[in-house]
Amino acid sequence: MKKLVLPDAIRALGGDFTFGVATSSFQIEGARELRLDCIWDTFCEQQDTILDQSNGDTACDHYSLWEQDLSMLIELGVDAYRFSIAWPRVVGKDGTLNEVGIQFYENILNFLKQHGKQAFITLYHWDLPQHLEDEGGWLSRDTAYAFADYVGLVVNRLGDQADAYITLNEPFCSGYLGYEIGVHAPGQKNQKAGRQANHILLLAHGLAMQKIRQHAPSVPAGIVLNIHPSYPDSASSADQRAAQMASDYLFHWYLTPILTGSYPALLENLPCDVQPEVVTGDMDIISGKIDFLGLNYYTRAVYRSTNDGWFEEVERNDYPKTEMGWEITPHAFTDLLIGLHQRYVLPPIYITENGAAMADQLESGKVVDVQRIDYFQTHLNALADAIEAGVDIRGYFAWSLMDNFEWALGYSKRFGVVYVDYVTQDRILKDSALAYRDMLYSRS
Ligand code: IFM
Repeated sequence: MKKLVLPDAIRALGGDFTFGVATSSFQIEGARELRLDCIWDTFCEQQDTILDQSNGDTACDHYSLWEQDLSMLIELGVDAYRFSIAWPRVVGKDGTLNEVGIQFYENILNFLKQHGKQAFITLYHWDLPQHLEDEGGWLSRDTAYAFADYVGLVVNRLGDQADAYITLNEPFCSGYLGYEIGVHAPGQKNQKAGRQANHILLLAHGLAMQKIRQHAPSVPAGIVLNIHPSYPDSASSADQRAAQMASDYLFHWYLTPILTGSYPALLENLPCDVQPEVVTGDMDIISGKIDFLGLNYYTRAVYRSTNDGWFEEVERNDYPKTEMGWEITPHAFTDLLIGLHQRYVLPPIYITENGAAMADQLESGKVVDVQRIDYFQTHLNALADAIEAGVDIRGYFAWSLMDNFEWALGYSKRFGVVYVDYVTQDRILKDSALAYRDMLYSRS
């Protein structure tokens, strides 16, 4: 079996570097009948939204199988588990805590604690309660305050049972993919809606941070952003400018306000009728201190200039690709981390997701996913290069613990280090899980 080798720069950090695996509620839990509906339930019911017409009703049935799943995680020897709490499972329409729902997550936390594992809790991984979408969703300021109320209830209850709180996972996906280009729930296609949703999401993040500080002041808290670093299609100044604009519009749009209290200058170039409605005081709330920044990295993206001076993505085939059609570009990972380090005063960074969908084959009870092991190895090496260059990186979470519902692509893409048979709900550790485990045990 192909092995994973822990790079020296990471080994040298010893216990100061956390290794984990990550999941999210809607993608694995199932048990829809025990929670309120969310926007992804509704989106899945619409025509032509999900590649295989599937949904999250059962998913990996993690709601029933959580103990078995966490036992697998313990076997892997990770230090931490990053998972999300489903807002529609823990809060009723009346805004009160649902005891059965919160108990599910308390059981997980107790299990992790008994086994000496850390819990990184994501408070929003895209499952907005549908009744809030009906009232305006992420276009309405009320949703930001409803989110803060939900976070207040949860953090008041769980307090320092968590080792880290994450307000939002990838607001780019909720705001841009969900409201601007409509490929994610709730499926709106409107530039103004996208920019507005981004702003409300950032406001929700800032308000939620205040609640976390109030109820769990000693627990580190932050946000998770996804980033696909932007490269120009050619050396022309137009393409270089296009790549820069794409980067500002799709990534720095989230990070710059959080770290500096203002949007990228590109905001001024947008027509007034698509700019978000920013109320006095919002940017102060958004830029409250975070203790860490979570980054999810998978691939790069290439852009060229359009005739109207905007940018468009170009499909390139310069490197091997994963099953998502994403180029495998570990060098871009290093460049990205060093570039951010040079541009901003950054808090400590966790890589909260990194991984690859591959064409896994289950044969004789084994999944020999050499390409996924290679992907992890090259990206851990790239991370080590960034650490050696002085970037303060504190941890790495493989996406994902197990195969799961890959949003608009349904169950057609497998990102797990554990294979899930969706008919029997059997779990099989892929070779990548065994390689990850062996690498983690090699630390002691
Ligand atoms: O599966 C998703 C996850 O929910 C968020 N980050 C990217 C992953 C792979 O697409």
